[in-house]
Amino acid sequence: MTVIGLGAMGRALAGAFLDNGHPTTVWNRTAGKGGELTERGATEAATVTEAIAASRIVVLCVLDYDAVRDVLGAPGAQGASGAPGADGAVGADGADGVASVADILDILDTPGTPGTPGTPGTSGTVTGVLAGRTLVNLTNGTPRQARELARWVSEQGADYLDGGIMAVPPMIGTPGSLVLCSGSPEAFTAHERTLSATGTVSYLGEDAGRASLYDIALLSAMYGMFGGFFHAIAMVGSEKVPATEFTPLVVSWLNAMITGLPAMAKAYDTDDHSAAASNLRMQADAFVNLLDASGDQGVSAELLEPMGTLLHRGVAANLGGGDISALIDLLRTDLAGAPDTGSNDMNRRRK
Ligand code: FVH
Repeated sequence: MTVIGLGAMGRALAGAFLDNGHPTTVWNRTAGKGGELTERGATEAATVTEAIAASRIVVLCVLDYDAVRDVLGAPGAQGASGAPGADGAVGADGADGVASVADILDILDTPGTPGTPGTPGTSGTVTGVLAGRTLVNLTNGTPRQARELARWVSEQGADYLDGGIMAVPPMIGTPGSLVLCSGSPEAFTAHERTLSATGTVSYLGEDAGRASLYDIALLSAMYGMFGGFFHAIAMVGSEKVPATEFTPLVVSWLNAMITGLPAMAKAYDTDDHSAAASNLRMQADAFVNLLDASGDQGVSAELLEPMGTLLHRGVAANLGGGDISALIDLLRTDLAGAPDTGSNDMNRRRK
């Protein structure tokens, strides 16, 4: 097992692999972050090349895709924040006994190995050493970035799994931690058990972008909730109500409202928003009070205004008599201009 990237999440992941008895090699751009892990038995590689060479499965968890490209020397690398593979060093036998020095030297001797060892961001050594391994990229990114990286990794002769971590570092290794995975089915089958050291692992299919799509969608729901909470606390805070006193009411209200989500999901899937206990027009009218009260209380309405705008777009689009779930389609810019051929036309969305 190799873990590249020893930020808060990378350290938690490496710790979980160690806890589950997997020999673990670690590497980080800035040296000195592997101390606690090496005390627990991890091997700290001197170079990224050595780290990749050490294991058949390489978990990558860095800040973003610019960092991923810097580490791997993949196309688009900035090359500004380090010199991955700049040493050209090759690793010793991997912790799982996969790569021998001879194997790696063979790869490096292969004519046509792309890139120039020693050039930051275009490390031929890294790309050569990737062949035959599985890269599990748990770095947050977009579906497009995941699909592009999957293509590039496949061109290097390696398998690719993309992952979205639905957990914060202290949760890693507990059943409450969910790691969404998509990409190579063979790689997932081969490594599911190892990866489950991080918590619950869920495979979403062959499309490398799918895990990221779910990850981003779930984070969007989370930030929407945080936004509402922040606004609520600022409102009561404007009259000196302690947040800790008010928050139990927020939690209980949100829990009550959450129970309505499955019905909204069904309305969306069936494109039937007619069952409305609280119709959209009424909500659009009432929403004006949220904006006015925010102004009166000296609280910025910047988090609320987009919802107000959407509600009024819904009324303008003659959706006022139905459920608020009808607004979801108005967010779909990919549907703009698509003919509305009927209230139950699933194809309008599914194209
Ligand atoms: N922490 C969390 O709560 C969330 C939970 C959900 C998943 N995210 C994603 O996980 C990725 C890593 O997050 P992190 O928490 O480990 O982040 P940091 O503690 O800030 O560590 C960042 C690591 O990335 C390395 N790094 C940054 N830029 C580069 C680069 N150009 N080349 C190589 N490595 C780079 C950094 O290295 P260093 O600064 O120590 O040298 C850290 O190892 C992230 O995608 C989250 O969205 C976490």
